[in-house]
Amino acid sequence: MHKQWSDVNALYQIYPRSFQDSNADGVGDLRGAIARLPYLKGEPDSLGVDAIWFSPFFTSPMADFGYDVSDYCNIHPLFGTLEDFKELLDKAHERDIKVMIDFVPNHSSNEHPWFLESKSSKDNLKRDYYVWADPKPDGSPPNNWLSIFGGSAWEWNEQTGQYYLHTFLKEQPDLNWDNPAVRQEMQAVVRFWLDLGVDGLRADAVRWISKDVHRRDDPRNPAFNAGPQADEFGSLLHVHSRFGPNLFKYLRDLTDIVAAYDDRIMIFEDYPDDIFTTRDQYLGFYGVNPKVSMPFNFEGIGIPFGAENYRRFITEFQGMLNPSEHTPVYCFGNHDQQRLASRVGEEQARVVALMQMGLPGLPVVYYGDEIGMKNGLIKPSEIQDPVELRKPGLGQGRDPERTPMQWDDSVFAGFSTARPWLPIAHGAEKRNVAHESKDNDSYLTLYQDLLQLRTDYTIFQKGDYETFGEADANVYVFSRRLGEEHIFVVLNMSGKRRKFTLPHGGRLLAATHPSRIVAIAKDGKVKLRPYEAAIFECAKHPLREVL
Ligand code: ISL
Repeated sequence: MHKQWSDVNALYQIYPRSFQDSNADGVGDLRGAIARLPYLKGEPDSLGVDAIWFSPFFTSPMADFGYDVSDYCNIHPLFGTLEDFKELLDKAHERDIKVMIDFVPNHSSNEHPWFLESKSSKDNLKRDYYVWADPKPDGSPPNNWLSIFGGSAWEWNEQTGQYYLHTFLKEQPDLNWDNPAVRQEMQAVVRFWLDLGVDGLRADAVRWISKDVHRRDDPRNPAFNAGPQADEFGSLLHVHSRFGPNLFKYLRDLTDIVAAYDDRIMIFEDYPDDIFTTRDQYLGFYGVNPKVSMPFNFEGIGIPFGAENYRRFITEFQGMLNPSEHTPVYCFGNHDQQRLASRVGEEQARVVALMQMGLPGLPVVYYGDEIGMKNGLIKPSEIQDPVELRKPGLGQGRDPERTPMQWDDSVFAGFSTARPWLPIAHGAEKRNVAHESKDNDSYLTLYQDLLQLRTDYTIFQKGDYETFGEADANVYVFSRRLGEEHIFVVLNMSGKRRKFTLPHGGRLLAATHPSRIVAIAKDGKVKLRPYEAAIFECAKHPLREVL
């Protein structure tokens, strides 16, 4: 019996360049990922994760490391072939691992054949596949829209005397979703991968696929301190350049395709926005097609570590959802964000892991976070990310969180026999899979324990969420309930010892330091060490194991 998405314990994100190299070119690839499937699931010492998501591995000139796709239905030779992917899919499915791929609908590469045609002349049949506009009378761009990466979002095309729009790099021209032919092309891409057997798609940067058709200027952001960085993305309120009137309709059409297949899903990439309330934003995305699609919740990435902060955002978010319909997708790290352990601290990262795995829905774990990987230190000569190369020294680059997976203590950490495309992060001699597998108190052991719990008991995916006790600056407690079953997640988010009293005694199910016992008294009294967290089963309402 294969698991359904609703039973999946977690989704594990693989950045394919950095997971495992199989052909000694210093870049990870699909055959490398195949070789590492036993690490993921099915062996006694596996991590034990039910689903994986690959960042893009499609044909691409790699201006944005694969988020600039030049053939949506093929694999970049660096990563392998379509045959390799099919083998990966089969072998993952043999282990009952679901496979999700990335889908980049907002823009293609400027080397995609569609764009090559589109830019060739104003009357080319593919001209309207992209967003073209005349200059203003003085020759300047059609409006003030800005690229996420800074500067105007418009690039001049000399040959045809018009500008084209690029929300990201100029090598990533925005597709014109208001053109029905583009929508059909992209729907065909979704069908292609679903027919091949992938279990899901993560849809990149979706909020930009619909824009103001009148191309009105975005208003200035009054909160922004104008200065030398006047063309910074934050200087405008992006009310017209994204979240256009047809966004949810276009997503509905796409997800209707997903819904026509058995047990497939689409996860939307969306960050909290300063324009809409979080409620409107989330419920908008959940409203698209709740049975098969849902947005990530990235709020935990931006919010400083702390009991009040997490309690507030999680409780508010849970309160918005209809538990029988909406699947929360809590995410505390990805390939665009500083590493969790570097952002919140090493001990604190364990608390976040336990909290995340104690929450409902489908949690997402970024590769390497399960061994506590930290940001890599990237020397100027080693910079790869175009964002960093554009404005070096501002620390906006994403290389630090994309360094190779640390498998063992060998010179290239077991990732490759050749020098990797990014350096191995410091500390890899201890912080690696081989070492942590032998340590009963490691991050890896903690993640294995937590994933095992989510495998054994569906209360984690499906139980109700409730905060417990008074709001407290140091300790955040929530409970989960499913029928007669009841558990408590108790999180000491302070650097001091803390006491807390639960309504009953119970059994310890997991703790941030797997080798340490967190005692719970018969009357429910719990004592926690600094940054210690634990999950307890309530003595009076025990759990039923999944058979
Ligand atoms: O990272 C962000 C906020 O911290 C976002 O603004 C992010 O850039 C945006 O949500 C889109 O990201 C995605 O599309 C980009 C690509 O560079 C990122 O790696 C990808 O996750 C363009 O395709």
